[in-house]
Amino acid sequence: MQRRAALLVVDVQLDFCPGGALPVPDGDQVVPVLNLYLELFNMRSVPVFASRDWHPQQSKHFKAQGGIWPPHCVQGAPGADFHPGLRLPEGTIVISKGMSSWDNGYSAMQGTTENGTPFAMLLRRMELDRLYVGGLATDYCVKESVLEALKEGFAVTVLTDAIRGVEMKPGDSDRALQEMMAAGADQATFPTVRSTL
Ligand code: VGL
Repeated sequence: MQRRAALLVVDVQLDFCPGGALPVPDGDQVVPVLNLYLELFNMRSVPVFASRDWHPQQSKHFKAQGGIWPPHCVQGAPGADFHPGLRLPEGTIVISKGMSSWDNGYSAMQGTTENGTPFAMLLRRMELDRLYVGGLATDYCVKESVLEALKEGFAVTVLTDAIRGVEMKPGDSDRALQEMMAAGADQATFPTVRSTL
């Protein structure tokens, strides 16, 4: 069965890039590759979603409140902006997540649109059932978004040339990718996607 695809760009925000509050090593290197995907998908009229971490100032996700992370991607702060080099096409739907003070907000599937529509519900309403996923970070938000999308019954292709990990422990990104594959995800890089989309 032909599946109807969407592109999900996960958390390509300044705080996750070098110089940000929680920099993912080489996080900004996903930007030029994602721009290729964005151009391709937009040309083929594939809907584009961009998730963002969008935390309140006080969050259990942050060290000061018992979490493991320095404060990052606080709603409205400059570090929460998408990387300015990311060329999100007109019509990109922004999915905000991690907006409550008790929620880690790793999974974009737990996120909502500006109107408060849950992401998974919107995908179903738009009759989209395959997600191509790239962005940051492989071992946290990309992984959790992919695993939850699979659980929700979506087909998922991980864009391995457009993801980078935090690597709190060396090898975390590789392990995350293994976990996603074991759960049923596919993986692909730009040349394959371009010739098969
Ligand atoms: C993320 C660590 C903490 C991510 C978010 O976007 O992958 N990582 N919060």
